[in-house]
Amino acid sequence: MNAPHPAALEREQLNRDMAPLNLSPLWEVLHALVPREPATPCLPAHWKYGEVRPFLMRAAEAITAEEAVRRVLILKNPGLGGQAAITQSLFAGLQLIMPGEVAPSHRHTQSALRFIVEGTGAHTAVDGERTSMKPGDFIITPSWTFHDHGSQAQGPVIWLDGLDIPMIRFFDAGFSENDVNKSQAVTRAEGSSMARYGHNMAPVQHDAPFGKTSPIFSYPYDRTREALERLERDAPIDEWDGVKLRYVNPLTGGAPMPTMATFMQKLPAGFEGKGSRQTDGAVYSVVEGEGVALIERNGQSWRFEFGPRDHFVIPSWHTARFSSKRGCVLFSFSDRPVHQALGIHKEERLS
Ligand code: GTQ
Repeated sequence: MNAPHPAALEREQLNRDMAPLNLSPLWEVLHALVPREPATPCLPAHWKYGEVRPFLMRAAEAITAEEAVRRVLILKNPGLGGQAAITQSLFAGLQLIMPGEVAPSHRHTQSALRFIVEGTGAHTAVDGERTSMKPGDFIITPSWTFHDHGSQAQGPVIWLDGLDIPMIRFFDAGFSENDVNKSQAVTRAEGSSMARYGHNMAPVQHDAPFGKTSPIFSYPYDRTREALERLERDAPIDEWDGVKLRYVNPLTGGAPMPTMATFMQKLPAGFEGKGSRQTDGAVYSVVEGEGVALIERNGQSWRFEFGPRDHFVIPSWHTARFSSKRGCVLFSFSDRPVHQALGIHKEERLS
């Protein structure tokens, strides 16, 4: 080792002397603060349903939905040091409700999405309107609307919760409150929001009842699947995505929530996708079928062989390619609307 250059000693002394004044040199951290390209600490991760489900059932023995308020197992990104986050900006968890249980009504500024994974016969109530849940349905809880969940099902009902919790935490802009009632009084018939906004039409006299969030609470799977199936038969298959649609807010054409975009894609049997990467890390829920996600980043690679009801996360700027021998259907969500609002969304498709 050479003796430190005098300037180095001077710099160390400078750092020590100014630290008590809450000052530190940018030049030592500039590359980390302004990286050449996204350098997320998030890691790709895969939760196999067969491994997760027994813990959900144990949770049902350990705590009631009412006591838990939300009986959720958090899907934690292993690269984020124990934070309740699946990416830097997003929360994901699997929520379980048993027959007869109620998850009491509350509201918060965090937006939430539900993607139904298993079981039929539970409902969520949003702003006085109940929506029943079936596997593959995508359901929205807009920011600051009261919501409670209940179940008259025969067995367990499990769904994926996606929330913008870490993003709202980042902005320190979160509020929440409990409702006076455990379950909301029903003030509108089930299907009202779909009738008003879900048929490529809208009421002549209306405003945006939930601000920037879609007024449709439930996007049922049968309609989504029908569209994908028809497109698989009749339209060109995208070499990267297969057949992939994004859910829209019918009043704006934009994403259903201001902070989260949602997608459903069908990979035809025999699909061997090309690789792509994007700045928005995404969470996937496997609806039907099996396949493989090959993920690469800086010479490291991950291979996820996924099946129905599995979940996995592809972090920002990780290259992913999908393949499926017998075909599959994948739901996903990300913070893309925020990237787009900021003008920083970037996607790269490899040839
Ligand atoms: O259903 O309101 O997974 O407030 C985390 C926080 C679900 C909910 C979660 C929540 C909820």
